[in-house]
Amino acid sequence: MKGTGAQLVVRCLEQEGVEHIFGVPGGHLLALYDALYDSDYIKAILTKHEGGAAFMAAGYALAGDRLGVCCATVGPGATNLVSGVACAYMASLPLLVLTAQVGTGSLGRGALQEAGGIGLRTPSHTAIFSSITKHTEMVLRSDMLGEALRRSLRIAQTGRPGPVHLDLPADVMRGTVDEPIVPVGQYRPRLHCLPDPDAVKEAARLLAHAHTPAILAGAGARRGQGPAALLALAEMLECPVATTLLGKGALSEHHQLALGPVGLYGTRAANEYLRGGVDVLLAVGTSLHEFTTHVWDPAMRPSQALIHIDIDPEQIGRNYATEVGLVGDAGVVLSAIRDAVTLLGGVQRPKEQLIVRLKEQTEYFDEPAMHSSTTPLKPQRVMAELEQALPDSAMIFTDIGNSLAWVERNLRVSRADQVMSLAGLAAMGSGVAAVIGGKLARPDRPAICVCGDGDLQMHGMEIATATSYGLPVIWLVLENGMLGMIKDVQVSSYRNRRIAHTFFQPDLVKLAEALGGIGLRAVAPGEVRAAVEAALSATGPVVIAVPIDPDEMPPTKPRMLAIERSMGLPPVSESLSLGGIRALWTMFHESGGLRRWLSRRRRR
Ligand SMILES: Cc1ncc(C[n+]2csc(CCOP(=O)(O)OP(=O)(O)O)c2C)c(N)n1
Ligand SMILES: [Mg+2]
Repeated sequence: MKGTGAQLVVRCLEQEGVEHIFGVPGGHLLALYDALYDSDYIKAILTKHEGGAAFMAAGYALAGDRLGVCCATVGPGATNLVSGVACAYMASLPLLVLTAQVGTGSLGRGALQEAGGIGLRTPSHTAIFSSITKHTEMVLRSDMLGEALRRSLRIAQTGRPGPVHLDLPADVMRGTVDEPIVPVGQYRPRLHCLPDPDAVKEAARLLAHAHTPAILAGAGARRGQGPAALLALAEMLECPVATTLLGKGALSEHHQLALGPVGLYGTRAANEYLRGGVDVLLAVGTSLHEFTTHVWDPAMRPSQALIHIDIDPEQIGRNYATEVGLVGDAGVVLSAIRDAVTLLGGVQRPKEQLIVRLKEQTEYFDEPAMHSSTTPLKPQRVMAELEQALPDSAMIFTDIGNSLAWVERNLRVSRADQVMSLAGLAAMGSGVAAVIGGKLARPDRPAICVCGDGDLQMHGMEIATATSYGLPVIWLVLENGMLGMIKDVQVSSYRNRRIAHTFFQPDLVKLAEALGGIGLRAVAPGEVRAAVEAALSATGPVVIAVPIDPDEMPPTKPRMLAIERSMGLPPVSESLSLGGIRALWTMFHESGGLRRWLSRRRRR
């Protein structure tokens, strides 16, 4: 094609099936927008803030299992993108990040907003993005654009996916090019790699002979054929399955073998089983994160063998010594292990009754607070009503704060693609914006974000973005007038010395209306369900404000103690107060309680 560099970029992206670009224009970026003007295929979504644009692109990639694209102008536009791009990096989401740069002739001279890193006191886009992308480059000539774009798109979408960044000087975008549009192609090696056959056999042997095996499924297990292969292997092995937060739903939480999420905010069933004497643990597509492992509790190490599957070889053995490492796509590797177990003649391990009993004893997704009818509502009750109101097809975006804990622990899901969480970076407001990208990627599915009132105030102006594009997105806001999670830490670890945690609470119903949406408030039992059901049939954005009991605390205490332990500090929070004793009891219970203590004694 013959045209400008920016037109080449747009044609290439059309060729790759890109339908939306999230961003905010600026003087140096206008060549790109001008090229988008002529595109019948790509829609430019104008966001309120570039942070929102990057989170939306991440939400789009997460919900649509496809490339997300965001763009920003040179300098402040680019720096505003950082949290969203870092979020996508930690969540292994393929993103193309396009930033404008001053013209190459101005580089190093101190032009307005210059961010090429040449000369004194200019930031460098490529340096900024180098630690939060798989690849970053400044394209110095128009005739290098096509190749740079193809290179970037390949890198973003192959192996362990992630964001890539292209810095586009204004003259490079406006310069003339004359070159054919070469498609990147559908080459996706991560779907095809076969794992090491000897390691597969060893994994199968260990699992088939284990007495108390467990599978721990992370985000990597949710992709592609992962959930189907996980279900088939778990059923063949009769093996209980816990998930990480990001893997929530990889096995339906209604399945008999499902334990729900393990870790800080996980279910007691999962925490007891996984820390109560597992002999062989199969970890799938998880980094064995601090939250998942209670700050790398040694009790999470199985007594006999850890088998770790990951697309990224560097993850294997990172946090726990690993007996068998398997590099590859979760679906492919799990199917290979299942075939190998079949060759061994399967297993006889009727464990289901044990799991059923454990779940009954630990109030699996059925805690008393979920049935409470006191007001202000218990957040657990809000989750119970939300579960009743939402169809399985709904996408539930989480945000950061206590709201995340309630979703993880009290909202039971049945599909691997129901909970959409960017909790890796744990940036407040990420879900508030990402849900809009999610809705654009999957307009056929209801989209809801469950967030705190602090989260909403970080990126809530993006509600108006949903209004601009007529998007029926729902925000369920847990209102406590404070940064609840911060207050909880101050209570438990800083002797209740509360500071900088409360704020003026705007009227969220009026705020929603001012931003062009519908505002609802649910205060009494039954009203959350009714409000969510009503919101599901709205044609535009809806904010549902739910005042919650501000004193209801998720089980953060065990994490506080674990962090204090990991810092080598005497636990500030442990005095012989009633609160301290209660915390110790909770910790004992959450960490496997009596069962774990007995199994340790047995092992000795
Ligand atoms: C961008 C960002 N800033 C600060 C934090 C630290 N932080 C984690 S949770 C939280 C409070 C969240 O408050 P809110 O959204 O009201 O949720 P609540 O805990 O009250 O349910 C804060 C400040 C963060 N994770 N991200
Ligand atoms: Mg709050």
